[in-house]
Amino acid sequence: MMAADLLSAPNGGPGNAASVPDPADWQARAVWLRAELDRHNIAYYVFDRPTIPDAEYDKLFGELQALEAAHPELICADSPTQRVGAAPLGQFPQVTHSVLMLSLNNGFNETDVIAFDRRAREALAKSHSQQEIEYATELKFDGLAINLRYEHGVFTQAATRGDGATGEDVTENVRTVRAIPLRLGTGAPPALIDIRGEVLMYKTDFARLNARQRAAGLKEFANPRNAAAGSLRQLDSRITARRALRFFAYGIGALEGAALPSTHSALLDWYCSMGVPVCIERTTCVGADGLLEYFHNIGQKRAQLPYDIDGVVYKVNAVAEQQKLGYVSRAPRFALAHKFPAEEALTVVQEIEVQVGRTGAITPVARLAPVFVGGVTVTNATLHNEDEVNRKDIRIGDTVIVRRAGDVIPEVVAYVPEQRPQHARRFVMPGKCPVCGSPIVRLEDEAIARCSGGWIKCAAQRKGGLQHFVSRRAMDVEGLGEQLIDQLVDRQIVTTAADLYKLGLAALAALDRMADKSARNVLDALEKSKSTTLARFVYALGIRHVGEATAKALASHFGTLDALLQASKAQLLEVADVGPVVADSIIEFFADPLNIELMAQLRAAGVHWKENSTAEARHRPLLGQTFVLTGSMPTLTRDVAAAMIEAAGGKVAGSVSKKTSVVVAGAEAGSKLAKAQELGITIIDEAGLLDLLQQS
Ligand code: 9MJ
Repeated sequence: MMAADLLSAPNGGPGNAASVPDPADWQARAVWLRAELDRHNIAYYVFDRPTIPDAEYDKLFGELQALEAAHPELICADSPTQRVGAAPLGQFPQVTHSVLMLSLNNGFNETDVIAFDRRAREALAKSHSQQEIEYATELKFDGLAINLRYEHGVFTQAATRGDGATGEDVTENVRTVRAIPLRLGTGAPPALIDIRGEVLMYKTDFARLNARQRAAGLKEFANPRNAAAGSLRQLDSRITARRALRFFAYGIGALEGAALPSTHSALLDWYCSMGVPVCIERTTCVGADGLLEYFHNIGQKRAQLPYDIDGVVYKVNAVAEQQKLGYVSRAPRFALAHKFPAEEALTVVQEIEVQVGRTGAITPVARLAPVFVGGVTVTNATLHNEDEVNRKDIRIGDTVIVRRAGDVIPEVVAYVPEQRPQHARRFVMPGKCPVCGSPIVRLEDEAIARCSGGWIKCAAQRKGGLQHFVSRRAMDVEGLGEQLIDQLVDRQIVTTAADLYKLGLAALAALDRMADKSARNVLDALEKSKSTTLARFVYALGIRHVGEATAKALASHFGTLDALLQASKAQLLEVADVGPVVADSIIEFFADPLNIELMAQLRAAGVHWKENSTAEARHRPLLGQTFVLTGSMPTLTRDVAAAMIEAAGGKVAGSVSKKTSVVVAGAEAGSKLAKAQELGITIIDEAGLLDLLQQS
């Protein structure tokens, strides 16, 4: 079955009035509701593309629950309603795996990878120079390995790895995990299949869970892995049901009644077609060079991934070659886990200083004895704020654990009590800003202390504001980095963002480490940035509490800068993303004559964007978006769908390109859908399109 089939509505889907079953026809209605819920689950968990808002999902779910409560004979084991958890168990029963659950051999550096590839080539008797091995490459998830058993397509059992031969039966817990299908996608499922993979928790869900634990006075989890393992090994599956767990498949155990695909990558494609989530970062490559390139690429992306990984995994792709290579002591010889270097290290806090951010926020920063963590040398680590320093009781002179959190800003996790020297000094928040000398104030209800100087007095705030203004998601001025901005502010060449557009070649070329050519590039980038969008411009202004999403919402709601400037608090509150704190902050920003002056100067310098009238912005919500229609939709003809899109301001194009905003895919969508997937373009179905139009 194709991915498109999994995403298309079952017969009788919403909008298909002719075939929506009569609610009196309970059985058909329940079947339809289950298929709908499964379809939305797959869109969300397998394709990472939600098709309906949560509230709509909950409504369908509630209807099915009510129906099953009134007609208990309708309940079946694979109904989505059966994911709520069951009465607590006394203990987990043991499960003997039909095929051993193996672990992986580890590699830690290039030499290990080259040796792995050489050994595999030798064992497969490939000649040294020409015959390279094709590998399947994927992420090494940091969760809990699990075996899922499906009999004739129906989920029947889940077991942890345990010692590889015997694990624990966690079927009831796994049943509550929405990412795991209770029935494999349509087609002819195998008589029996053991699907293996990892259960894990996304970083955002982990943060939310810990916030909940904290609020309830319960113990917090140390990391997403522990949270996932703890949630899965709950004797009370009703607790598991409340934890947002995910699953990605990467292996197979027993298989009966179907042929094993001939490559690992084909196995994962098969899983995907059955509605089982697999790693989207997977790929294939050739030889040790290909493996190392993949390792490097994933290393760059690691911080942006929504989950933790502790390395990547290489597997010889051809199953026949895998079988030839076989196993050594419970690990396959055809696979290698290439681990990232440890991301925690011990070092000494030499000093605690404070840094001033663009909003004046004062951040205590630990100056550290240089230490190598996760591939880089770290000399500074954030301590977040004063309360955090006190809570962790970090003192100058302490030996501390430093962690590179998400590759960006390293943080101090904890100090080592046994190694605290007698002379260790406590941190004291200074009374004055170290940059401009203005008083540092901390409002009663805020965790953050701030420099009260504002950007006029405080060079640190000016620098931060300018860095934000030119950043990629704001005005996107390439080549104007932190060091250049520091020089421009320190030499008093630039005070406000408008001054950037007054820069000449001579002034720029005179700066340290600037040649004529790079100065010219910066001027070109500044010129290019003048043509922007209202959303980027609003975001670039750096209004407190107005992030990128809020700026977009404001721009599309008000359409013009003037309409936004004139908006009352009540009008601001009409915008989906805006609450009272944000509204006050926007009003305060626009009430300041200096900000009005800045915006006027920027426009006078040539910064421009396409404005929509407010009415147009409201009534033509798809303005600027290009749609491509493919496949046949359950109710709308292509002409009708196109007319609806155009009436809402969108354009309809015939082919998919980088400029396409959204692809609307119906049944039997072919190459256009594949191209859209390849380019990472948003894909929706008819129901998604109707939702989009309705939201306006
Ligand atoms: C993880 N942990 O992500 C395997 N794994 O394959 C991947 N683990 C594995 N593969 C065979 N991606 C045994 C374990």
